[in-house]
Amino acid sequence: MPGPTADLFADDALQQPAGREQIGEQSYVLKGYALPWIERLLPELRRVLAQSPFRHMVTPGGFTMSAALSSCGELGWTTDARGYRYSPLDPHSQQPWPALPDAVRELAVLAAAEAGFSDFAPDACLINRYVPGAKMSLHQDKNERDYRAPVVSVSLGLPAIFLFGGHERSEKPKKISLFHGDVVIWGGVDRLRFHGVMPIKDGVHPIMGAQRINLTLRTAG
Ligand SMILES: O=C(O)CCC(=O)C(=O)O
Repeated sequence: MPGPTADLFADDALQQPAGREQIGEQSYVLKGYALPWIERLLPELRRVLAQSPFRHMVTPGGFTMSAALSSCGELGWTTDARGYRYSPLDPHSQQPWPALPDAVRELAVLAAAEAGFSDFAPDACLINRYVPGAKMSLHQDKNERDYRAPVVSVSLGLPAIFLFGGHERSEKPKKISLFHGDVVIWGGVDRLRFHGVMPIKDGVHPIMGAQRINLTLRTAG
């Protein structure tokens, strides 16, 4: 990841006006919500990734995911031939995942509260890295032990089109533009909605370079 040398707000031109967009009964995009945390968050993220670097994981069906993954927190999401699951150990190092950085936890807890989920206690933060062309197919987040807690998702770097579907894969998803610093929260009646990310378009973000990094926080255990 390039260092945060550029003006942190140099990409303001790419940003929507700050505010909240409701995308479901209990789902919101908080536009630019993470921007005040970026200066604290990026060095913490760099430390996490030095300990547990990005890697391309393989689905149980044998497909290599185009997004590269890492994790921090007590539990990390992994996939391999044996299936999808959360694990307390990074399968590469067999060591615990790096601790969830304070800035990430603080941001996620406050964002969840803004969306009406006041006691969010994340124990897992999946870190997805998308280079141009990488995507995330429509899926439901179903590996968590209980679904009362929301999912909080922080977008950094290149813009993305987030697909927010219904409770059936066949339901046509809404297309939602996400920019650096946007936070999406979905929970309650929306917790199991299908979602995904369209292939990231070519580009270079002034702070993050030619990539999008997404942090997805959940209560998994
Ligand atoms: O990258 C994103 O915006 C969404 C990530 C996602 O769908 C997931 O981690 O389950």
